[in-house]
Amino acid sequence: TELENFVRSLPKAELHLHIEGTLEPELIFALAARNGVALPYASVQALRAAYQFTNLQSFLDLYYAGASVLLAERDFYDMTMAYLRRAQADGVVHAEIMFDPQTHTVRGVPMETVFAGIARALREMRDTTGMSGCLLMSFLRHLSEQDAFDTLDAALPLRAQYADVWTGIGLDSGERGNPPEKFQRVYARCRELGFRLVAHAGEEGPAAYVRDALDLLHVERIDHGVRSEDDPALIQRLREQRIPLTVCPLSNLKLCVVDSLNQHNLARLLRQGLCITINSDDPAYFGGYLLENYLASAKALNLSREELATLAENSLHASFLPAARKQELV
Ligand code: ES4
Ligand code: ZN
Repeated sequence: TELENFVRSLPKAELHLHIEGTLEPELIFALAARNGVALPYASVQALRAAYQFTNLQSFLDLYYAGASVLLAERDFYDMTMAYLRRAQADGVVHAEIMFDPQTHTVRGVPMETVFAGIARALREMRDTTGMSGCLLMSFLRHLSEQDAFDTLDAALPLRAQYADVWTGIGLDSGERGNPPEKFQRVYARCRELGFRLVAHAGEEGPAAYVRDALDLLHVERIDHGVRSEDDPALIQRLREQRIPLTVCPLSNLKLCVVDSLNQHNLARLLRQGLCITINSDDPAYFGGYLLENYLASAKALNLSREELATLAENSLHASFLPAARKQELV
């Protein structure tokens, strides 16, 4: 359609994407066969049919199970290439990709294997198409502070080798009961090391977690942040300090963070002048990649073309690209 072509043609950055959340059921089955991993589902169709979530945790259980087929460098490469090609078809010019090393190292997959496969795909895409990408290594917040420190220690020897792609640090997984303050010391260390910082906050957790992610973790962007609206003073601060929110509309719908897309607050927050961006989170599980997130939001919330263009521009401005490349891209 015309709207689809318009949105596809806007240069866009994807800022909130879990690479393990791009594993389509077909690829999960192919990798399971290749690696001799048994799956508790009879078929691709049976697995896809299980994607009916009631909250964040009901999704995470399947997401971690799906990631269990990833063992070799080539698996991480294949997964990342499949995503990057799909994103490029949607008009994504730059992708900031989160990955969860703890999901893999706990199964005996070396940290090096995870980095090597994902980075090879990012570099190949960059060198062959000009599409850029970088990595945000994310800590699982349901695990301990010590586990996060151990993960950082295991990854730091690889930093020089992956300096062209490893840009920052994220925080994901079950939010309730795992507040930002649990990771205050890890984030302080990451900050000293010069990493760019983001964290999930205000998805299922309260607005106070958004404030604490800013004040205690010193993050530059908030992943989700939709529950910030419960605190008018926080909304004012997000507007005045131009702190980007990486909103994921289809994710919020699938995980019952909102009852329907018509009720999503992203349009209201955008119209209040916040730096809102649209992203796809775990597209293989939530029923749409970046373009579909834009289009579904546009239809449900009557976003104008000007608003869609602003959302796309916001995504480039909120990215961790150098200022010169941002200027080239917008
Ligand atoms: C996630 Cl939607 C969401 N929230 C928190 N953690 C995650 N990990 C992958 N997807
Ligand atoms: Zn997320």
